[in-house]
Amino acid sequence: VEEWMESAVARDTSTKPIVLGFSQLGRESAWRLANSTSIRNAAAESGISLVIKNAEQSQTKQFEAVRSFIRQKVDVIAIAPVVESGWDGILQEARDAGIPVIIVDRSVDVKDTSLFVTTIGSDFYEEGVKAGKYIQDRMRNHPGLIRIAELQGTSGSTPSIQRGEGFRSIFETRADIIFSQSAPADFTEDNGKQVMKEFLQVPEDERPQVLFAHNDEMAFGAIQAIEEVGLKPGEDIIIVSVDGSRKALEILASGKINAVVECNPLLGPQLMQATKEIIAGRTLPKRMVPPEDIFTKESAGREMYNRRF
Ligand code: GZL
Ligand code: ZN
Repeated sequence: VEEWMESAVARDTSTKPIVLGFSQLGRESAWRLANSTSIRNAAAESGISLVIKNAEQSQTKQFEAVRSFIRQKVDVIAIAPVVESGWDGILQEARDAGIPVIIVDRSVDVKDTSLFVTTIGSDFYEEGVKAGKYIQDRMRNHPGLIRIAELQGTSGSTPSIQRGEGFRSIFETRADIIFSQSAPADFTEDNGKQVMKEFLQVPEDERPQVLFAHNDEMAFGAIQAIEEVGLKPGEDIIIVSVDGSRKALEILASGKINAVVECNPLLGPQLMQATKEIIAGRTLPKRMVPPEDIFTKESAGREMYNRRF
């Protein structure tokens, strides 16, 4: 780690702008698009020269992007990792090239955590807890068994793993709560609709009363599937999703989604600040978490206008 610190401190940024190479994982949701926009805008405002490459949710393409940043000799590399595993090798290549790495949004699971400087992203476990607490409260007067269906995000991604764990932690002691169906739908609307359709192809008395969708897009798809079998989303099936896009808050206000847990995509300013501090040779905390809330029908109206995605 020391070698890049010395080179960073020696570098005089008053002449050449800092060059930041960012491997963005995809374009799968409004959250992701807002995240990219926030990072582009913050780079422009900071005078940082940003090279952003989109991996269409492929880890292999992320590796290729990082290698191109190494060849280009960028000053700092940022990565929004599509899944947690498999990053040790490529991060070692960045270290061998003396280029510091910032992890953005999701996390990496590596043996040597000194391979990256910091992770800037949400507490996804807490988001799952918020969703679980909402359902626990909303269903408190529901008699008998409660069947919960879950649309997971990308398998092996931090938000999918931790939102699922946080949500389940609320129901550990409840024998009357069962997870009747749970499957990945990759954070996209089409997959959300397809998987929800399969969830609903059960006898009526085995249908779920609750849906936990790990992001808004999968909830939108699920709503279409629910309506296609003649059920009322938000009434026959209580729905909680995560992200908090403007579209989600509009649907929340209409009553077809019952609660939306906020997931803040606006990580650009924190990323640029961290980049500058690394180049200035300062040390950073290992973890930086943005502030987040939960929205219900009551707060949807007010919050709608604060949404920037
Ligand atoms: C969460 C982010 C997730 C969003 C999804 O921080 O990684 O990925 O919740 C997006 O919308 O696909
Ligand atoms: Zn979040």
